[in-house]
Amino acid sequence: MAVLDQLTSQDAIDLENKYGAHNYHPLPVVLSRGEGVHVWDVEGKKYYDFLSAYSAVNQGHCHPKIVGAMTAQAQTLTLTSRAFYNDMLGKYEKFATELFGFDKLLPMNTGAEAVETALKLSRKWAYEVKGIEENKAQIIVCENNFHGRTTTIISFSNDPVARKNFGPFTNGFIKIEYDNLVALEEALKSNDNVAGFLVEPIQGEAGVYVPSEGYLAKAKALCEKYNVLFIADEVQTGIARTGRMLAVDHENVTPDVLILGKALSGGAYPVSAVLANDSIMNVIKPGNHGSTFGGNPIAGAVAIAALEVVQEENLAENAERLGQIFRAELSEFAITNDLVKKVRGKGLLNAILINDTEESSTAWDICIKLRDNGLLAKPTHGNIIRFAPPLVMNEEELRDCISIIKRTISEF
Ligand code: IF1
Repeated sequence: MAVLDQLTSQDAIDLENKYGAHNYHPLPVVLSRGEGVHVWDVEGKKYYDFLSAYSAVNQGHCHPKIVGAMTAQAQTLTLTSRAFYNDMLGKYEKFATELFGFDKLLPMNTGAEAVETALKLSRKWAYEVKGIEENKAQIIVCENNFHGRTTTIISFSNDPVARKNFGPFTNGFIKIEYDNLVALEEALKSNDNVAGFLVEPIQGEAGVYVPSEGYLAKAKALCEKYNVLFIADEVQTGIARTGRMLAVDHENVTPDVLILGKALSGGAYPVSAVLANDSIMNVIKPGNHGSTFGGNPIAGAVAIAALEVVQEENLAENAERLGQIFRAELSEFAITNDLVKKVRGKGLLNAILINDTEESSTAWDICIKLRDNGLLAKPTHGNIIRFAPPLVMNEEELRDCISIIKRTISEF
């Protein structure tokens, strides 16, 4: 078959099963087009996208401004490497550092690369500024974290599926319970060599776990007290997803190190970044760190356009308003439906807990039915379904999706 022949869904699934590594178990739907809050499968069926590629497509699929910026740059200059300067990177760095309020930005491509960059930066700061003995730096992380899939990052994961048979692992991490300030202070008090505290403002993969009000602000204060870097992983919660530009903004917390990814490009291109002030970022000298594509002209053009869309279309305010409606409607529904145990989230990063065991297939079966009813979502763990539509959704579309969700769950 000529590769570009029109495929049926089953053809596409068969090709992936035969020729692709089996590192995912996708919902059985084959998408071929996206526009705004909608995606279409190869047979032309239309769906609401309620996953947004794990919060990378906050600005909606194929946003014309973002695609336009990407297309224009792609026809001009795609990649020079950092062996030379290019006319886009400085503009992007200026735009993003001013927008988020930091002195400098280190450009990378994927979220995991940005997390790795933040870990290396924090360690180097610990040795060269804080004065910790070399190779003794510790970084505090939280149980049930998700920060990516590199060997070092899974070294501090407690997800057996992400860790098993990938050892030996990287040392230098202290795990504490999420949303537990006593545990954090205990770890800070009993370890002299702590460089940083890496935390997700909301734990996405853990099932959209929103910490107690004030947790982030008090954790930052503890980091200041013990001269430890507060490292916020906003790869999933950032870029207006939770109803503010950053999730830490809900508590007016300024991280020492900010990690961005996913919707930094609106899902059009891999763009990630680490932002920090000079007292931290200036420990990085030429040759210490980098990547072939990090800071490439397309990434810069796309990121500027993606961030402008967030501002021009007031996506944070929209996410806040629609999120309130979503949680209110689903919480009311949960009262009368014993399959929905709990609804939680912030802005348009929400999840429902299904009243079944983590091993059950109920959440998966509900997602299959949601697909049949024209809405795409996926369980995070056995019994939790994440709901995260693009932030460009309007109230009418949201209410349509809410009725699809209610109707589908009521069918169980
Ligand atoms: C998968 C979910 C998982 C992230 C945070 C860093 C990264 C991610 C807070 C790494 C990536 C993605 C990865 C993807 C599924 C999705 C995900 F939480 F978003 F749902 F896995 F937990 N920090 N999250 O959420 O960014 O290297 O992927 O660009 O690996 O299956 P990346």
